[in-house]
Amino acid sequence: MKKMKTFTRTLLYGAGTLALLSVTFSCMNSNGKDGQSVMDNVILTGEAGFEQAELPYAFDALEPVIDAQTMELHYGKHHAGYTRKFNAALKEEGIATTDIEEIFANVSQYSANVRNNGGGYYNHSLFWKFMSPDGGGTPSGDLAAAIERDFGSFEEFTSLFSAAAGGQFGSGWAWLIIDEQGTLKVTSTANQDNPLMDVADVKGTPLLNLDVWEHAYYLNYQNKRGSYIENFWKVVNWPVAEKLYEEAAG
Ligand code: MN3
Repeated sequence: MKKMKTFTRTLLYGAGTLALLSVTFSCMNSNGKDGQSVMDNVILTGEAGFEQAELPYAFDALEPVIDAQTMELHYGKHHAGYTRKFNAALKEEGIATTDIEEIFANVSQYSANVRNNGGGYYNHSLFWKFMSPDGGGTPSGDLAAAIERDFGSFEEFTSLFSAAAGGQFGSGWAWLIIDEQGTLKVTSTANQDNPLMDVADVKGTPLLNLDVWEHAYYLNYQNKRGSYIENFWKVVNWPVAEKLYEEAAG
C-alpha cells in the first residue's frame, strides 16, 4: 500500500517525468535482484529535490533497542530538517546536480549548509536501511569473508567499530567502508561529515554506519552511549551491507 501511495503521489504531482515514473516502478518491485542498486532505493529525487525515502519499518519496530519516540523525532524532525535545509541550500547556491556523490566529492567548495545538511540527509537515509526488526546476527557471503580478511574476525571488527563509535568526541558517526583498493576500514566522522566527502580523513564507500549524536539515543539511554552501541548490533540489517559490499567490490 505504501508503495502504491508513493506511486499515486508521483502521478498527482503530475509533470512526473518518465524517469521519475520508472524509478517509482522499480521501487515497487525491487528486492535488489532486478538490477537496481541499493542506493536507488535510498537516495530519492523528485520535484522538490532530494526526498526522504519512507522508513522501512514502524517507529516502534526496533524497540527496545531504539524507542518509538526517538525514531519518530529522529526521522520526522531531524532527518526531515536536514532534507529540507539541504534542498534549500542547493537551490540558493545554484547547485543543479542530483548526483549526491559528486556533491560530496567537491563539498569543500560549497557552504557549511551544503556540507552539514547534505551529510545529514545522506547519512540518515542510509542509517534507517542499516537497521531492521529482523536484524542482528552476523554477515554472510563475500562481506563476511572480507571482514575476516581485513580485521581478523567478526568480533575484532565489531570491537573496532564500537570503539570508533564510542570514541567519536561529540556528535558524529561510525562507519564501515571499503576504500579504493577494496580494503575494509573502520572510521568515524564528526558532525554530519561522511567518508564520501573530500574533507574526510579516511575516504571510501559506506557499507554500514551508526549515528552517535545524542539525539539518536538520549531519550532511552541518556549518557550511556556504550549501551546504545552494544544494542545496535542486535538490529543491524546485514543483507543491506552485504549488497553494498558486492556493488562496491564488483
Ligand atoms: Mn541523527
